[in-house]
Amino acid sequence: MARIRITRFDALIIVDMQRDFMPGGALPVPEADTIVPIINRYIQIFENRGATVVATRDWHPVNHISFTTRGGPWPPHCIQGTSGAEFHPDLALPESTVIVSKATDPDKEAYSGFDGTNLNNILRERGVNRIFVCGVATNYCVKATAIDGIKLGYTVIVLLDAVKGIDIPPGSVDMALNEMLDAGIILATQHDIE
Ligand code: VGL
Ligand code: ZN
Repeated sequence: MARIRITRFDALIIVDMQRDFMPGGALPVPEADTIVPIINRYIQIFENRGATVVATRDWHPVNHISFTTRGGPWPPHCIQGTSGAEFHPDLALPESTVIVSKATDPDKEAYSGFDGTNLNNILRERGVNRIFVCGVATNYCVKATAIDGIKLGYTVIVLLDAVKGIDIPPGSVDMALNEMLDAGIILATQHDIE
């Protein structure tokens, strides 16, 4: 495959690299901390090329519908303003990073960075037509963001070396990757990017 050259019409979307999703956090994604240095390298490339860098964050109210306390599937996590909701301390987010808070409505589950946010408007305003998605979890918020991106008309590349998933039951991460491929998403790694 020809290498992909990053331009100012591209955006790097870093999904939910927050403490609660790291090993030891409230809803840990195995090995999620190991992709921090890889994401930092992508940030440098995108910054150097004048591309947009977006960091989404799961930003729940204490009584969010997805919590077990309300009959949902997840232990309470990423509660607004808590340390668990902070970005991983080693994530080298530039000053210019666009922070997108999602899943803030107590009564609505939202996995995609586009769902209930102004992310689409921000990208359109900048003329962005291609997005590169990394972060966690591959089979939840990464997948939902990538598939929404396709539906909204973006070219979507998922950065395989910079995502981690929750593989329960085993095979769910591979299944999610196949769903993304079927939706028209491109899978790439650092070798494909220039
Ligand atoms: C996520 C489960 C619950 C994610 C967020 O970021 O993938 N997963 N909330
Ligand atoms: Zn959540």
